[in-house]
Parts: sequence; structure tokens; C-alpha cells
Amino acid sequence: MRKGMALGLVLMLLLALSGCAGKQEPAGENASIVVGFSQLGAESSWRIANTASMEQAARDAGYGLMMENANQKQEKQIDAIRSFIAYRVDVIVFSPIVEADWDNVLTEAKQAGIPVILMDRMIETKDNSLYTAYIGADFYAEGRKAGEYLVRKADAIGADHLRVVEICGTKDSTPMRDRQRGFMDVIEKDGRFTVIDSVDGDFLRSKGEECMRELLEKHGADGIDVIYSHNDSMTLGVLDVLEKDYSSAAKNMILITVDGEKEAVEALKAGRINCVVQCTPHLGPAVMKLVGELKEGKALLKVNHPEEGVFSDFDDLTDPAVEGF
Ligand code: GYE
Repeated sequence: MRKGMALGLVLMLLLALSGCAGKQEPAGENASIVVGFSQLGAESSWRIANTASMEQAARDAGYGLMMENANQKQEKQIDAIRSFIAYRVDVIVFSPIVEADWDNVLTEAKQAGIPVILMDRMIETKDNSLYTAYIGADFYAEGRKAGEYLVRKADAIGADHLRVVEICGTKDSTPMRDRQRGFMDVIEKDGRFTVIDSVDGDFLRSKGEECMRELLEKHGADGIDVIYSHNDSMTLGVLDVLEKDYSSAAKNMILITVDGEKEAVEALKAGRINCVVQCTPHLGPAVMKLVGELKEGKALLKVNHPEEGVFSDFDDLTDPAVEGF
């Protein structure tokens, strides 16, 4: 305990001296372990819940947590990781905004002997020894679930042709790439579906709104049958536009979204969304468990996926298990 407090004080001093804008969680029982956490931003409710989960879990485990938020900028994440290396944290956890170009900074972490856990998103690298473990959703499976729902829906309504628009998350990020790939792998060979447009909404509600306006201008409300959106924030932006100016056309559109935040699940229950593919932001406890195992010298599973499901208008939506985060 005393050692932990002393370490906490040293870290706070270092932070103050460096003018570092990061957040320092108070030192607890296990504060001899300090985790440096680079969060990628605050772009969605998912992200905000994920940050809260990490903070709470570190507190519960009694670990010191140094957190930096990168405001959706890869350079800021690289700077944060470098500062964690300079402080000699015990473990670095980070959620990479995009997949490419991490090898240099992760090689520096490796040379400093600091293990790295990837949380939420994956990286593209030829050298898998640059990270110790990955914990996050199976985004490809999520994309497939979205596609499978659409196939089932088309069967149920006896549709012979559906025009699909896709609103994508942050370009070149793992969830964007894999939610797209999984979805396409399911629907591509089915002649009933044509993806008429695919646009970048950067996982933001404001961008979802903007994208929807542009799609409506381009295709008309009668020219779109299905909207597949890579996250709830963008979907809620889409609903803002549709329900304001196109409410009767919107009733015939099929809306499929990913995440499962409260507002989206409520919209599903109200019949405003058709399908919500779940993606849990509550990764904190599992991350801290990995940190603990690492410090005990245990070997970690390289890839760890949480269990996730789907809610849709095929389900009994009065079931209390149908709940958002
Ligand atoms: O779906 C989205 C967030 O990486 C799983 O990022 C995460 C995604 C999530 O902005 O809402």
C-alpha cells in the first residue's frame, strides 16, 4: 500500500512536470502496477462507455491508470504510447484508431520490455510479437450477423430486390473493415441485394446525419430500401433526418445497426430500427484480468473475443434481456 502510494505520487509529479494532459487515477492496493492507456477518442456513446469501463475496472483492481485521449488522431496515440514508455509503465493498453503504421512505436515498447495489450481494435503488422494479446469484438462476425438478419428479413417479407446503402465507420479501422467484409460475404452472392452506395460516417452522429442527407439527395427516399450503419451513433443521426423530413418513406426502410446502446435499443423496441447487432464496450474487467495474469507471468491467449448477440424485430422485445448499455 505504502509503496503504491509512493509510486502514485511519483507518477503525479512526473505528469505535472511534463505538463501531460492525461488523467491519473488514484493509486490503490495494487498500484505497484501502472497501466498506460491510450484511448482513441470520444466519438460515440460506445467509446464513452468503454472509457468508463476501463477506469472503473482499474479502480476495482487497484491498479494505477494513466489515460490519454487522442481525439481521433493517430499521432496523438503514438505520442501517448511514447510517454508511457518514458514513464516505464508496467503495461500499455491501447485502442488503435486505424490498423496501419504502429510498428515503429510498438518496437520501441518491445525494446523497453513493456508488454502491449490491444483493446477493441486490431493492428496490421507482420510482427505479431509486437503485442501480447488482443481483446475486443469479432467484427467480422458482427458484419455477418447484420447480413444474416437482412437475408432473413428479405425471406420474411418476400422481397425480390432490395437497394442497400452502407454508412461506414472510421476508414481503415478494424470495425469498419470487418463489419463491411462480414456483411458483404453474406449478401453478395444473393441476387436480391444491391449495395447502391457506401459512404464514410466516421462513427459520428453528426456525420450520420450528413451522410443520410446526401444519400437522400442522390437516391431519393424511394430509392433506398435498407440502411446498414456500422454504429448506433450514426444510425441515430440517420433517424434524426429521416423522422424529421421523410417519416412516411422511413417506415418502409429496413435499418440495421451495430453496438446496442440504450437509445438504439429503445428505438428498436419502438419499431424505428429493425436490427441491433451487439458490440459490448464493457471490456475493462477483462483487460485488467489480462494485466493481472501478465504480471503473474502467465501466458495469455493471443485473441480474446467477448460473447455478443443480436436483437431484432424477430425477437420478443418485451424480454428484459433486451437491454442497451
Ligand atoms: O462500434 C463505435 C465506436 O471500435 C467497436 O468504435 C468500436 C467502435 C464502435 O466509435 O461506436
